[in-house]
Amino acid sequence: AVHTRDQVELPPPTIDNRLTVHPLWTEIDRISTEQMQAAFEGVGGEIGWQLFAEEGDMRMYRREMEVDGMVMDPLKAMHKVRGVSAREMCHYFFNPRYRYEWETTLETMTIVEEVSSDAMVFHQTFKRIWPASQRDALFWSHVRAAPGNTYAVINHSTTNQEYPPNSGACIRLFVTVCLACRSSYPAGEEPTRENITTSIAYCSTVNPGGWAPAGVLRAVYKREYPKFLKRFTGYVAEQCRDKPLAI
Ligand code: 6CM
Repeated sequence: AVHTRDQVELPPPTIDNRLTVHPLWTEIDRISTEQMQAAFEGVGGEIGWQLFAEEGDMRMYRREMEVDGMVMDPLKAMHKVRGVSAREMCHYFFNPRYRYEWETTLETMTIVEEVSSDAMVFHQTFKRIWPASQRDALFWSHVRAAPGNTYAVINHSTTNQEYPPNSGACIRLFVTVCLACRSSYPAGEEPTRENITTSIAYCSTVNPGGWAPAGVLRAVYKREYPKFLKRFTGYVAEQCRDKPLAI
């Protein structure tokens, strides 16, 4: 049978049954719910969020936080993208097929487990940043829909006996990421590429897992996060341009 992109690849509108019977389900469901709620909360009223990058509709905030001298700054970014849906945005973020095309900090990516159509486990190594050791990460990734034209991808570190931490050249880092997207279009109109806008909230907290100089790490984040969000959203807009809109 011939499948279109819409039928087989886009994130499913409801949770895949195979995920709900997996040992990770309880954790995935709890953390995803928490992360999605937090993602759409503003930064305006909260103390300690500092704006560190602004370009067009994109705004990036961080909160300086150190635990035992290690930088764990939570990051929160807001952006608006025209001409793509929340579901399309999350499709390109979740699906590993596209990852090397937009993720510039990546060195290798391995699929550890294909849990379901909406959940996977990945092992990734990142490019080494001098003078720190190279980092790797092992995390589950889950894409889900929510009411109000909303989709989100949540990534969160996990463990796997076949991928023990700190066993080779890499130090294991720990990550919690949420890319939450909500589409809107004029009331009374059908959504089209011309009238749709997607608001993005991206939250990330990385624990470097071992010594890394704070100044270097903060400089890397300051440079790499805006680069990532601009590149990723531009990439999705480009990929979608000549395809039918998928809501
Ligand atoms: O969210 C992003 N990418 C996802 C898919 O790869 C996934 C990745 C999470 C890992 C984020 C770790 C970033 C650290 C990269 C620098 C290497 C650290 C070395 C430390 C030693 C000084 O959620 C986009 C991530 C964009 C990161 C800038």
